[in-house]
Amino acid sequence: MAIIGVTMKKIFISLLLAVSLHSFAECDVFLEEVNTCVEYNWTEGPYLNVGPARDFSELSVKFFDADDASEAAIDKEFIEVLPWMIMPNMQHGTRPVVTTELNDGSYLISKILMRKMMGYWEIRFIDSRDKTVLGLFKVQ
Ligand SMILES: [Cu+2]
Repeated sequence: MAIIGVTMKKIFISLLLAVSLHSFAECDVFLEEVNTCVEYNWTEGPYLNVGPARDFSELSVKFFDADDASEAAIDKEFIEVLPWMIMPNMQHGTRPVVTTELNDGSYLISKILMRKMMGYWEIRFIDSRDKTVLGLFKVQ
């Protein structure tokens, strides 16, 4: 009887956990510090340039409040989108990107120039006020 009780309790807890996890909006990247979800799509690329190639990648980014089930785009002017390269012995950025706010409240990040090298690129979301990294994703 006690064993069944414990098992039932475990099932109940895992069910509860599953339900509560799904009640949150689905974030591609969750910026916990500012309770903001990021939804992103590559509209060009991502291109990892080799040799003399200079193909710019382009990313559309939408920010929305993590508690907002309707996922309405919010203004996040203080968040900077920064391509960042992690190499075995160093890290570095690239040329500045161009950020354009679109009519639907999302942002188009263009002129992203990434070169293929020993390591991998991340797209970082930086709080431009204090330069902290709020979140990131790895470019696949
Ligand atoms: Cu490099």
